[in-house]
Amino acid sequence: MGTRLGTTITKKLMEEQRQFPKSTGDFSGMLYELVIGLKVIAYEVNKAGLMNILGHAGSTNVQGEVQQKLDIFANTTLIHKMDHTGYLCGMASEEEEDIIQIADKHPQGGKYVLLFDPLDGSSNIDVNVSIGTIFAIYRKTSNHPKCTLEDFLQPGKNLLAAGYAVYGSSTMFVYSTGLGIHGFTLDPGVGEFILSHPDMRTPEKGKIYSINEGNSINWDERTKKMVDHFKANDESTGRPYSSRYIGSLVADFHRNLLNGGIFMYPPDKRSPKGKLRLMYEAIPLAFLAEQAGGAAIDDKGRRILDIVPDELHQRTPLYIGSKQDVETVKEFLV
Ligand code: AHM
Ligand code: MG
Repeated sequence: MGTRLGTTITKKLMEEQRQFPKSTGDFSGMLYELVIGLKVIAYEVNKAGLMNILGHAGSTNVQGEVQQKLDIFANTTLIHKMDHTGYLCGMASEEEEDIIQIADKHPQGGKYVLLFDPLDGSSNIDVNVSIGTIFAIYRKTSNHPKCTLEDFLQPGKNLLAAGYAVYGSSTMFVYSTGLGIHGFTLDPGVGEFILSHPDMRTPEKGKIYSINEGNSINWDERTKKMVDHFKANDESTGRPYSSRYIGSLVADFHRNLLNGGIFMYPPDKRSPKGKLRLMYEAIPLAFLAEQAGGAAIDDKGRRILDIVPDELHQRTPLYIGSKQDVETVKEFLV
């Protein structure tokens, strides 16, 4: 007799779908298509050193950043995987300047829009350090088949779902449709993601702070004081915290989600608006953090999910992680 495989994503999505009796199954179908795309990227990332796909592609993206070959591979994979499903009316990617219309292929238009950072942590691609993919899904708000920029520029509190894959010592898929947050680990033998972290909760308070201290020369006084706070000695509040910084947001976030702690990317003299992108980095991870009992704010103390985006590639300062640690940061900011 074979052993049970465990809960697959399909099974979990079907369980969640039952909570919405009027649901058509489109949403689950779309998410499952996306997961196949993520498996393709995971496969390619895992064998990257064997093929001639490491290194620069010789081009830059819309934000002037050097594109790696795997960045482009991941971007193209997701676009090709998702543009014929009929579920989406458009997509937006960190690697594409404008929104990607797919209504031409499906004149009736899909109900949803998908945003993604196809391969987050670009600087770690060539050195076998964890990287990931982040995504966010909204319902299209306009009522003609072609989607408009306004369909994308929605605050995070309107999200239908968000998640990420992290390509690390194992590949994990973590997502939420607003019914808690669940983590799956890819079983490479059968090629399926199996539920390994149901109903994830992040600790109320952590022991880790994550920030690029190499930028400290460019920080403002608030940031310097805040980081000094986490490094100060005070046994009663569990300080000093440990410093952990991978340089791949998705991997830093994932570690802090499990262990508790705070990730900070503040504004600085070089990047006065912060470095991270609101729509496909900060918002989806803020949604996941809140679903796990954590929090996420910008440098004005605003809840990330309340910010109404002005532009697709907007940047934001980000402070995200355990609730109490975010509260501590807020005291230094406002
Ligand atoms: P990317 O999406 O091009 O990889 O850029 C975002 C990355 C994040 O993953 C990470 O948190 C940050 O940039 C690291 O920046 P820095 O090298 O300035 O610390
Ligand atoms: Mg990124």
